[in-house]
Amino acid sequence: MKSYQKLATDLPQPPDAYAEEESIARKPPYHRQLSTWWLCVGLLMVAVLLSGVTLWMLKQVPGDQLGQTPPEKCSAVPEPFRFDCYPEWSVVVTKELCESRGCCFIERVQPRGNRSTKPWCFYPPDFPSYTLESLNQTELGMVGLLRRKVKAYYPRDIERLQLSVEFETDTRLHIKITDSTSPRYEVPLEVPRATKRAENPIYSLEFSKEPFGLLLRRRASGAVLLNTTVAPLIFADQFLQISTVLPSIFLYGLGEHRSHFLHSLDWSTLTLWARDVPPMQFYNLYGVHPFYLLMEEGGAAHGVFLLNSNAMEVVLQPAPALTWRTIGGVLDFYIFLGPDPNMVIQQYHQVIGFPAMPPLWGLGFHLCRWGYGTSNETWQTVKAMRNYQIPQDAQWNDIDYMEGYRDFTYEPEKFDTLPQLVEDLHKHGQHYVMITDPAISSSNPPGSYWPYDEGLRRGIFINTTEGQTLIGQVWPGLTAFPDFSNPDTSQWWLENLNRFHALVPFDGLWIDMNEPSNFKDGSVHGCPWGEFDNPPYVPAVLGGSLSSKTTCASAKQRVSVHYNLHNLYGLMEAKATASALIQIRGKRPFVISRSTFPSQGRYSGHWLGDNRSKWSDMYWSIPGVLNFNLFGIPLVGADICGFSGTTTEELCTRWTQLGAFYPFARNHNYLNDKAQDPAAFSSVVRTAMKEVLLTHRAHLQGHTVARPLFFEFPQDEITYSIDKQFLWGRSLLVTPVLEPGVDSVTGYFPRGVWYDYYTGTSVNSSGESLKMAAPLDHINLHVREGAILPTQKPGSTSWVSSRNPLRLIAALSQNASAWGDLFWDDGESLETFEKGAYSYLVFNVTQNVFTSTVLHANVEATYITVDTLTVYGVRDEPSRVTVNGKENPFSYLDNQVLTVSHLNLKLSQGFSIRWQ
Ligand code: MIG
Repeated sequence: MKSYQKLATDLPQPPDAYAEEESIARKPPYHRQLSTWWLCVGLLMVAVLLSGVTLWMLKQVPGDQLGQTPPEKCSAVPEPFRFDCYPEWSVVVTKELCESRGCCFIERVQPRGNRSTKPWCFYPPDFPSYTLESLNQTELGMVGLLRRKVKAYYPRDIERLQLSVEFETDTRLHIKITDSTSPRYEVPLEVPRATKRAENPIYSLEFSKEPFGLLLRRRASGAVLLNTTVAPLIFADQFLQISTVLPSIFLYGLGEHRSHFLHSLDWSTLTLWARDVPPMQFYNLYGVHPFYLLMEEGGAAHGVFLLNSNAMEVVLQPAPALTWRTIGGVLDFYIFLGPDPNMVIQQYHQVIGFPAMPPLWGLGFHLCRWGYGTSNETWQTVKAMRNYQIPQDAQWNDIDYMEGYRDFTYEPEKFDTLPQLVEDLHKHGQHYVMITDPAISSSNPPGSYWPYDEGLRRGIFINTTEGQTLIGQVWPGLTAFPDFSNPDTSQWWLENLNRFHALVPFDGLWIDMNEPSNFKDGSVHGCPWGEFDNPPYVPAVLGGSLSSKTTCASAKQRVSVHYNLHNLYGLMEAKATASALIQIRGKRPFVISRSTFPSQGRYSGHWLGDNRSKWSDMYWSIPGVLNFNLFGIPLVGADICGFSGTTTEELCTRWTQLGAFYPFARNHNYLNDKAQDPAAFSSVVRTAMKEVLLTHRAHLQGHTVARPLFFEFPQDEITYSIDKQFLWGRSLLVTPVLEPGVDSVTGYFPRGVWYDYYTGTSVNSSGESLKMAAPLDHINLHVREGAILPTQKPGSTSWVSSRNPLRLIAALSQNASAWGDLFWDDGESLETFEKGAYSYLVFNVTQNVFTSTVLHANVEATYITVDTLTVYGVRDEPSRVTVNGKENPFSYLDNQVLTVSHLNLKLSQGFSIRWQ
């Protein structure tokens, strides 16, 4: 029975998985073709049928029940509006198969090599669906009853559904559709509940009774944001589908995927199922984020979140339209009306939870690699970095440090000096982070490995359907998988980490392989045949089966079956890990996770996985970073200089310049590749890297979140497709070089004045692309007019910098004003905001006066001084500058830059600086 798990599209196992070329991507999984695989399934089905066993697969509804659609009616459906009635990607759909579902069949010639999914078999306009039988007012909105007219073609379709609508806030709507008679699995995520109905919603909702449909409008513009009447609602136990037309083509989000930031609506299917695979276009990757943001005409925006953790697909087509297709759970939608993109994201994060404040050191430069042979080799790297005075906040170790790749151990010979190394890092104000994989070695002599013995004793591992510990294979060999949905697992995890921390006092944790990854599909014994491992419909997941490179979907966890919980594995592990770190260290936790799900930002950051040392991979990191900022996980970055493959000096320099502006900046490298840490290069390159890391370090935190340009310029449609530049916070425009052999770069400047960050020279853009010099040692950075940036004399670690005097840069707007603020705390204590252990300052320029106002002060800020004020865009040379009323020397340059230095002002006290 194992044959069904293998499909030609699967990828080779490690180490081949790190092959250089993307050509290993083979055919997309949804390519319609008759594979030998399908033949096998066919034979199997025949066998099962013959043996008289009930079959869930593809039960067909007799065509006459649905009625055949006349050909004219079918061909009248415009192509972009054809919604796929036969999404089974491994079947060549025939007229007979299609018509047995009551759908329209129009065969088409597919251009060769086309990855599109233009359907041959699609719903006719009058395809039967649900009828809205009643609708009643409730305290928060309304509740309705839907009744199915005819049986659908998937098993266990649900006859009566409950629709509940809650007008939660004026900008947030909650719509849920579920079985009206028996409870179904729902994502165990705590979400805020409204207590009273929104009074002045900026949206309105209309219903279509027959067939049932929803129509959502934005009141202000009348724009139709959702219209689900375009295709039938389907709600079977393991096949749920709803489609909507979209008001524009400007669609973002829907992760985790490798794609341009702006999605293509030219027939693409995005599959969501957590998967260990080096990122490639079109495939499901490590994390799952069923959320999209859409820019409407005129600069308004809305967002839609489907709170569902089952394997799913999102189909995009040029109508423009979108289909959600999931194989379990309920249809639970949150809709955010903005009206601007920043507000949409804020409203989304209100529901899933705001990202945690990372420790200050977490925002510094991190160095890692797979293949440090010993702790001394790791130490040497740190020393080389110090020797060249290249900033470094944290040193990491990969699985090399473990004994036999077992968690919570370290190699006693090669890594014998690990505790001393960590102590030395701490002495230098640096931090240590190591990898921990979830899978626990299960093949040790009893009594020799506490984590497994004790885990078994406490019953915290994932079980097979028969109730035995499910055994897979990961780095340490045979392994069991902790079930983080069980609260006892968190306690056991904490105890393990605590014991190890007593030996090696680590500061942060890197949680890898938590899709969870398994080198055996399902388990060492495969998976049993059944509804979870062989559901009636399998989304176009890589490998063709839900158990591909992970545990069986049928495996048992405390809260539910793995089929439902798979996509939550990384989230639940991150939650347990962050909580353990808080209990062990009593400080803000630093956790970086590979697999993620909505609300993960509360517990961890993310890196974009196993990229390659290629120029294109450097580009792909920008849409990746921007997407995770939408997803509420702003602490994100890609492996700087590339993970697998050999980097070059040029690529690594450019990548370090870009990577310095990843909120999470880590250089990480593959096992067998040449060293690529900054200290490993020639002195010219080393200096360039050091410079940019110092520039990065110079910035004060709190504004380090990467943003797409259109968030700040929603009226400017040109910005909607930009993903080669981004903003750091609101006001710093980053324009990296993303190709080899050039010494210039072209970037787009939205309308307004922009100042060169380094020199203060301005350009007044009418909304145009400009070509700029970009020699190898330079990354273009521009400050937006009207901003005030607090910067700091950089040191080699965040802590050292954070004691240095500030330099404030004010970039005047065309009416000579500017604004900025600063949140300041000790950079590591928990809940500094809640406890008031912070300072908050507001900076302002109007009428030639710079003012600093202290809105909240605590002791931390009293040590800090302001040394210099630089004002960009001072049109007339001043004759006099006064600081708090007293005359002060200054300098003025032709490019309209005023500098007032040697200020020695206390940050904790307000001040004003006037020029005239
Ligand atoms: O099977 O720990 O994505 O960053 O170096 C590979 C070894 C396991 C995958 C991670 C990568 C890490 C590697 N890990």
